[in-house]
Amino acid sequence: MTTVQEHAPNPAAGDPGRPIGFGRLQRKEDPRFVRGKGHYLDDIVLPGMLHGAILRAPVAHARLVSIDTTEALAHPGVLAVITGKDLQALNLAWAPTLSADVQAVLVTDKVRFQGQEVAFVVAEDRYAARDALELIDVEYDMFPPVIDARRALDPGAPVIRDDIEGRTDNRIFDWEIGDAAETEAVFANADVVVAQEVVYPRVHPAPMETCGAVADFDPVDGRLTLYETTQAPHAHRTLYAIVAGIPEHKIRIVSPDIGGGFGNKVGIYPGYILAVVGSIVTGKPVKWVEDRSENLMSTSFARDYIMQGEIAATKEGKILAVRTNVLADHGAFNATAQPTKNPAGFFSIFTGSYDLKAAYCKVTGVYTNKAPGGVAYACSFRVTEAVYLVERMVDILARKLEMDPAELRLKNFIKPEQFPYANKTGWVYDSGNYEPAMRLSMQMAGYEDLRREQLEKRERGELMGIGVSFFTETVGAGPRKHFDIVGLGMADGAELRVHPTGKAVVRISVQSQGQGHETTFAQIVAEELGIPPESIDVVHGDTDQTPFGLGTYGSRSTPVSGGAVALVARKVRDKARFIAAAMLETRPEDLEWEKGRWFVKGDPSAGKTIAEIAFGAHGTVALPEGIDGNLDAEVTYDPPNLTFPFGAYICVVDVDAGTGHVKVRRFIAVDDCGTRINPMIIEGQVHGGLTDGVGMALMEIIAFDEEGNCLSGSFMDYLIPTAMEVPDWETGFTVTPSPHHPIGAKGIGESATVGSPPAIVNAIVDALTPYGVTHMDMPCTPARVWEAMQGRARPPV
Ligand code: MCN
Ligand code: CUN
Repeated sequence: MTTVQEHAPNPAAGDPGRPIGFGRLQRKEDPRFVRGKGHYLDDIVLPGMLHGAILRAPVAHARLVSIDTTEALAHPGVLAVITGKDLQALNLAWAPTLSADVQAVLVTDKVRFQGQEVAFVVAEDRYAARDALELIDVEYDMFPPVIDARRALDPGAPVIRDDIEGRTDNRIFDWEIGDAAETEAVFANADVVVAQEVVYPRVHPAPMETCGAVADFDPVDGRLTLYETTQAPHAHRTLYAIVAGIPEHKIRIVSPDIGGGFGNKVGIYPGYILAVVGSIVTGKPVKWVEDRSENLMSTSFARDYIMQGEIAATKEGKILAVRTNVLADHGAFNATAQPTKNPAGFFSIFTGSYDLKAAYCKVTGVYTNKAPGGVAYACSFRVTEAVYLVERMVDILARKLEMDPAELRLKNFIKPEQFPYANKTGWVYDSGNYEPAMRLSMQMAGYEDLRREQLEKRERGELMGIGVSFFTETVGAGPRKHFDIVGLGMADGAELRVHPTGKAVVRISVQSQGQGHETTFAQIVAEELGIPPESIDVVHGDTDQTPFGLGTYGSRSTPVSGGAVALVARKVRDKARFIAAAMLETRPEDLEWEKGRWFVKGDPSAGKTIAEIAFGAHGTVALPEGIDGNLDAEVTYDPPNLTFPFGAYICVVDVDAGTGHVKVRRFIAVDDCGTRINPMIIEGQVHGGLTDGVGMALMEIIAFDEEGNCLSGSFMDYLIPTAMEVPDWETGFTVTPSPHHPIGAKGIGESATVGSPPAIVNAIVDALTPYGVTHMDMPCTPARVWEAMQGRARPPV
């Protein structure tokens, strides 16, 4: 374990200014992005391409009585109008979700959320398609909607999913995890118990580029080429094959440059399927690109968890147990991907970074008349909610015990010698060393001075708050014995080809949405083989060109594909040894490796570089038996465990006592993601995640009125943070490698989104101490902070 100052050379890098392997290498993809030469979905134009638009339901809950498309069909430029009935005839009206539920592609029976897909118009251009939507005449028979999840299980609540046989209520599931009796015994004997309802409101990832697809079905050879904004092209291909009956080898999915995903682009949306149907029906390529309102109102949201939290401790501040009862609002269709077989998913890491005696949670999922989704937004599949809950509870406990929140955490951390650490809900944390990370963040913050400053300000009536959070994440789904998505396991492939001149191409199964994979995966190969990163191309995002794998989410690219790439490079290195031995007329065991070449032990001048060996492999060298004439390799990597990155965050806020306006003045983030491949990219990931955190803590919420009208359908209403709302981030790091990952790396992509909201809310509540405020729910808008100061805290929805 080393603790290093930020900007110090990465210990793994040869020359930090010009790294061969790991280090602050500038991103290889940026020259095309900064010159406007990226190739996003809407940049794709195919000969004869048509345009699709979706008619969406204006109401949240209604029976579809009739739909008349005559006028729309007659509109100039319109080639087809597709309704649910048409899809029924093709057996495509319903599609499976990633949760073994089904979702209507187009409404056939009943509208179940505002913005649901009702009809699809295909026209010669986008404008004609949009205009024709206005000409479709739909009659609805209105039903009362279920909007508040707390009312979803009331006797007599309208049954939303009456399409499912035998269903008489809106309960989707009851999950339980941990030992209820053991936990109850610990709570019963604890000196101190505190309880709090903690709400994580519905938010949306809102990527810069909205979702879209271009479908090109060739009726002659039955081949479907589908360009899609997807984070998981291979998984989509398998699902399309199953749903549409198109043979899988005839489907090619291409995921071009993507302007942000943040989980929004994991699922399969009706629009994608409709573009495919549109292309099959018209015999021409069809493009569908949603607008911002469609994105905010109908694609995967995140969170929407109402959590009853309880924490038990001794009076000296030893935390004993955490217990929670959760009401999860999944919207009208259960589309929440749940890759783990652990019943409460990654939420069950609500035990946090603490050594507990017991833990128990119960999660009840309900249907409501809202858009489906539920995990997206840099969430590691509910770790966000889990960390928010436990970190709020620890702060509330600290207040009750009159202890410093940082000290309370330090007292309860899992100790370094306890790793690998099995928590009370069935996870085995691979490695961790929490105290140095916490201490480093406190040192960077000047924690003692900040507390002094706060006291002085309080005396002057100024509201300053200091918030601490510490998180452990579960990332890198995962071992195929524990994880799948609709039955597909999670081992990912990597293929590496070294060309005769020593240039290399590595093909990976994951797909970047901005994370810099073209750079970092080249760096892993560079580190292992000594080929300069600029001589290595990374191919991704095209199912015809890349090995199978389940895609990018849950920060799994580095833990899973990163492992695969390191191993495939090692396989090439091992093969190169045999070829070098043949070239040097010696035995493989007499060779020694130094970065980039094999040489004869004791005679460094006699050696062959990887480029020379590649040329030899493809050339005329007599190769040993069993070694074929190339320098290629492939692997499929089934990781033995997840990785568990962690971090210590400290936030300083100033609250305006007159208006309730919160200013995040400072934010200190110390992250540990094991071996760091590219510190600059990691910093970018952390900055982005922290900005997400400011958004969620202060302004973001997808809100509904009582009729189910979505009140957050544009960026005028759904506020996202800008440079104005964020401070200069202060980042630091520690390095605790993963013991099971080939290069010791853990994921980082979601850490800051997970860890920052509790730090910010803890800081705000801390600032409001003089007003007796012990909790407030996000988003902490000026109005809501002001209300909390008046003793009128209210839940967000
Ligand atoms: N990295 C590194 N060293 C490590 C860990 C990671 O240098 N020890 C680098 C990786 O090589 C990669 C990047 O950091 O270039 C993120 O890696 P990783 O943590 O493996 O996450 P993924 O690549 O799987 O990205 C997914 C993650 C998720 S789930 C969301 S949501 C999110 C996030 O990434 N969406 C993003 N960050 C995003 N960043 C951008 N720009 N756009 C998104 O949509
Ligand atoms: Cu949960 S958002 Mo990311 O895992 O794609």
